[in-house]
Amino acid sequence: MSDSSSAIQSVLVENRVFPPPEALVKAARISGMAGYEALCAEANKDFEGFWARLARENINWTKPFTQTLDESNAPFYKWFADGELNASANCLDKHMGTPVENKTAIIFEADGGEVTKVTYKELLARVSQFANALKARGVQKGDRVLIYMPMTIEGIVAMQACARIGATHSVVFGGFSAKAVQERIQDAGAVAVITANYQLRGGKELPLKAIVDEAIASGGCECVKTVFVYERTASAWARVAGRDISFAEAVAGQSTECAPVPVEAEHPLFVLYTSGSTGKPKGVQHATGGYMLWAKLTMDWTFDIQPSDVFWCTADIGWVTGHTYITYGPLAAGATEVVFEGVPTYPNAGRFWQMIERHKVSIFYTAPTAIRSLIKAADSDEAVHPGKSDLSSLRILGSVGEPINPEAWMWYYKNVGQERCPIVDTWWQTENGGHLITPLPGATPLVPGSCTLPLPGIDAAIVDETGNDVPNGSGGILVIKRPWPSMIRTIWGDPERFKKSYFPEELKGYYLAGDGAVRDAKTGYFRITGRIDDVLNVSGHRMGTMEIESALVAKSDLVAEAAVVGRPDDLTGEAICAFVVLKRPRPTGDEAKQIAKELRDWVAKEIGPIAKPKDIRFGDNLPKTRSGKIMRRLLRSLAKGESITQDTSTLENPAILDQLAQNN
Ligand code: 6R9
Repeated sequence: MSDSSSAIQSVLVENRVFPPPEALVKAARISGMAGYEALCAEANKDFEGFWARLARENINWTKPFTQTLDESNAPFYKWFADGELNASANCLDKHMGTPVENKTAIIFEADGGEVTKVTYKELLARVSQFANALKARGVQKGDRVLIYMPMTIEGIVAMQACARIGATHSVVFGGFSAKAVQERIQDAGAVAVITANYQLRGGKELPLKAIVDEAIASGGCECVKTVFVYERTASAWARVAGRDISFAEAVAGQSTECAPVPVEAEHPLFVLYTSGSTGKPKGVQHATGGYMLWAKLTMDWTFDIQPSDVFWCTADIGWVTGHTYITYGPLAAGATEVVFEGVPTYPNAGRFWQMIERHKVSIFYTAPTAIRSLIKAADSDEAVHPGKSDLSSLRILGSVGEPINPEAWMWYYKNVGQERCPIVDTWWQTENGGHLITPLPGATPLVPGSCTLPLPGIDAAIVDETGNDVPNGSGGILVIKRPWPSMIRTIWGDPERFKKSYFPEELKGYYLAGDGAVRDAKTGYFRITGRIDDVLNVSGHRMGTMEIESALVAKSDLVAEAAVVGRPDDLTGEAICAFVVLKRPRPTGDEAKQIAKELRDWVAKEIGPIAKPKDIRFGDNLPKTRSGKIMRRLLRSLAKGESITQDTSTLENPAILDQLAQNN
């Protein structure tokens, strides 16, 4: 970080460098590289003092903390541990009696286009009333609540209401299957589920409540005492007497006031399941204090949020981006935010641009996969090109979820940002809580495809397998050397796995991100090269290869063995490619197509449609070494359609490669 001024000098002589707009440098909270460096210097000089100052300035503590960082039981770090706060109070109550009270908190645009607005005061009343409804059903501080909701104001209300009473929420993305819901209910020991009868996406009504019923009926979910059902549509839903209650019934007669319950800073605000390198998803546990600090701070730093901004993050609350940059960050910042129920391509692929115009969005935060699909749509249909909408309200653009290829970056910059708006390419993970490596809009000169430099106080580095720094210009393993306030605290119920996954002994106690990266030889800018573990990134969604393999072999009447790898895909970043050995002779032609379809549908049922393999290939066997190890690097080459030029002399059964080269 200290060499960043020379870094900036040299970055400016590179070909495509986009310095921040002058006006923004003047007005932004972090002004110019000097502003960035001053914060980095402060963090370097007094690490704990730096975080203590920011935590005091950005969070309302009901009990002030006296200790900033407790490293005594590393890597189980604690931040602000003797302090107390409430996350919902830091998003809502703190604005009461200020001009923000009557400001619009949420502009909700439904799938079909209807727009609803709520002010901060109204949102507080709704959250409080639903919090009282949770309490009336016996939900208390420390309980876990599973949320399986569409993108609606009620989804945010549900999360905030849990936070208000100190219950730990676990949101499951509405595209996940009954099996996934069941496993998460069991792992978290959820006492209640908050869901909706249906969700609306792209003009279709898709069931949610029925999936919860199926999950609970599959067994092992006796912990669930109540299922709250938000009636998103007029369609009927099946009621389990004594257990199920509609939102309307639950809030009827409940007060719109509910005192927020102060919790210890380390109290788990939420557990969010994400894919790792084994078949079982990890329950990433976040702490209230450090996480809330990060949500608020990064709204200020990365988005330079101002009172007049209209902020729009297009993520779903089922992912961490939706947690930090829909449910908590924008509200903690007192911003007006757009919440969108639908999909970017309905009723047409100009929806995002039309919505930016309609709601005068000034900060727009989306994923490369969405940009790539909208580029394709705009190329083939002029009517949905961003140029058809008035995008003059925009001032800052953001990207998250996967590496953004420089071509997509340039298109976004030119056609959406009209060469006026900086793009903050924010690198972070579920485990990080919020942005860690990202440009600052009023400071950092941008280079397409680079997430540039770490935030102040974030000690990011690239190391080799033994934890030693590699020189700039050569690739390696991305690590964070020092703890930060919003880091994962543990894996729910599995502290050993937490230690092993994120702080492996050979890496000197550094946090292992699981991504490969390289720093530019001259500028020190970071470029993320993708996952280095068995995790795929499909359209910005994290999927474990082992998870998909386990789902395939769970179809035990049909599948003997399966191996899953990723291959590059122009639209989705990576595509899932499954190599399958059946318990019957290798199918060909129509039979192969039919079985491939059956397997895709099966995976959709086991995990969710996002996990469906794009390619399925059948073989009599998989390429294995004589010791029986599957040679995944060969499978990766086959998936890419490369001819095998690698050494196959250790292969037990080389003839198999020809079979597996064929796609179904
Ligand atoms: C926030 C989120 C995390 C993984 C991460 C990395 C990839 C996210 C990125 C990026 C390059 C960016 N990733 N942002 N890669 N540039 N700006 O997406 O969390 O779902 O846990 O995924 O996504 O590979 O390790 P999560």
